[in-house]
Amino acid sequence: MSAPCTIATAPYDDQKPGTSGLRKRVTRFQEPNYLENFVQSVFDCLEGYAGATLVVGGDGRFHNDIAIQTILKMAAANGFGRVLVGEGGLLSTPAVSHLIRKNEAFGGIILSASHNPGGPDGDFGIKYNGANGGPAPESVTDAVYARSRIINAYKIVDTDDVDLSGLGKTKIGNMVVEIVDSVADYAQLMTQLFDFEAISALFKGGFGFRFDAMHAVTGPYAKEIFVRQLGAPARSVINGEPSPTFGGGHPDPNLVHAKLIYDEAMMPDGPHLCAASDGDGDRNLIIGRQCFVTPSDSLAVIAANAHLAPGYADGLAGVARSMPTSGAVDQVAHAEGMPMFETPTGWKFFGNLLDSGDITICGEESAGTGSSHVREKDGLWAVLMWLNILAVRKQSVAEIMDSHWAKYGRNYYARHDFEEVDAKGAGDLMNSLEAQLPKLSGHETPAGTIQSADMFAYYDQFDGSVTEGQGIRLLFANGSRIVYRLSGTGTVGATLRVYIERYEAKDGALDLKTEEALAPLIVLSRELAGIDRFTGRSAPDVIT
Ligand code: VG1
Ligand code: CO
Repeated sequence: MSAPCTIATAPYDDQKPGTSGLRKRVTRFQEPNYLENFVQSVFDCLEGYAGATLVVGGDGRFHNDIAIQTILKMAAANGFGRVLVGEGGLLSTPAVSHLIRKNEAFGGIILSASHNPGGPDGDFGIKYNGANGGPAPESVTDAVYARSRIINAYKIVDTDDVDLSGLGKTKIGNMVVEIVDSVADYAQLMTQLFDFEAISALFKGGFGFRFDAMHAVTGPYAKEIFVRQLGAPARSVINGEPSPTFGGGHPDPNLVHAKLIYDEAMMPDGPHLCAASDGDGDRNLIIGRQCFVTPSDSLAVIAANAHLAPGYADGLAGVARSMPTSGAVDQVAHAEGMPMFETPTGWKFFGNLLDSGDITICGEESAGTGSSHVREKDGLWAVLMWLNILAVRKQSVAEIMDSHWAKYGRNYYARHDFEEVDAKGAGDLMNSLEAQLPKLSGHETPAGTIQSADMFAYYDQFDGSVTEGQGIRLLFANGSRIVYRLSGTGTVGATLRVYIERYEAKDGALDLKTEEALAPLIVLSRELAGIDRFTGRSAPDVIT
């Protein structure tokens, strides 16, 4: 009992972390030593954790329970002194980030495939976060991948599973396992940032609110914060019981998978605010009554109004967005005299800017928004921010959007995803487009003149790292933009993402339907890249 042992293993060659950790089919993770190899590769690339604290939790998807037991036993065998684990193994991604920071832990391990479906035939994922609470930078993930290709042994304690069903402390060998309340510390942090009194008063006044937890990790958080602490009616939270299969659904808070609340919000007498989060609680969907807010616009509105929330009353140091995210937040930064940074896709690239204090708020077009309160994007935080803004401004979401566009102009925006296409075809498409870049600059099109065309690369001024190949950008003289990149989170084939944007200044056409506003650019985006030809697809699978 409790004896650490070293087990011989042979490497797998597919453990390269993508945009947000290692994601594969559950069946892959069930193969002998697959998880063990990755976890040991992570530990082998870290230094100085003897006796230190590790935070571990996941979104409750199928295989979460089994993976956590393995990780606990491996952490003990590798010499960690203490592991904090959420009750029942549950912790949202932002809650892990907060626990790492609050407890000055060495780092944390998050088990999730985020918005990907779960269940025996679904996806699983694992990610390492460092002492700042954020996803490990590429220098670490690259080293982990290199290690995973030569690993030949891992360490584990041979012992019984730990019962995670109640709070308390136990031990594996010399390591303390502390089972903590999944929600309490995170909820406490939210009370420090937002005006809970004003939001409670909003609910008391009959404000209609619906939050879809999608049978994922945010259910318990939403019930505690919205219902118990803020007094929203219990029916405000739907699908609030976490389930290993997400109730058979797909925990992606987009207009396809969160259609229920979208339809409800579109009714003339629907809720004033509908919202949803994803599998691991880091994304957010915001829909006002008859007013869908694109995530890029949401970021801009939050940047322009955050000072209305107590935690941000002193204003923002600066803002950042991932490259494909629309320029709506750029307009706010410009008008308000704030620095704005453009980073590659993936939250890990915001870490250094948040740590240095150069930015306070950042976001991605993929329904991710967050701030310096943690080092992950944070779904419930974004919903609370909107509630706080609505409570103070006493206007509807539609009124807030109209006044925002009237002040800063409007960035019409859509993302078209071509999912599970042939990986070679998608690669060829990107290569062919890249080869055309020199001649695309200055090219005149029915949607305007392309002013510059390049492959985005990012220089991180803090650690000196350069990240290349982050997507092709076509920037038009009139402010429009088309961006192409391949997803780094899929588990089957390739997913081509095409991001389409058109800017209208504040005295321009602000009331168009997005499809109309973008129509010429959409046609062009297909033609220029030869999407039909390379992928055999004439239409995207998902438009967000
Ligand atoms: C997608 C999004 C990206 C996000 C990433 C992780 O990546 O586009 O913005 O950071 O998912 O989000 P990709 O490489 O598939 O485009 V989550 O909620 O999975 O942690
Ligand atoms: Co997520």
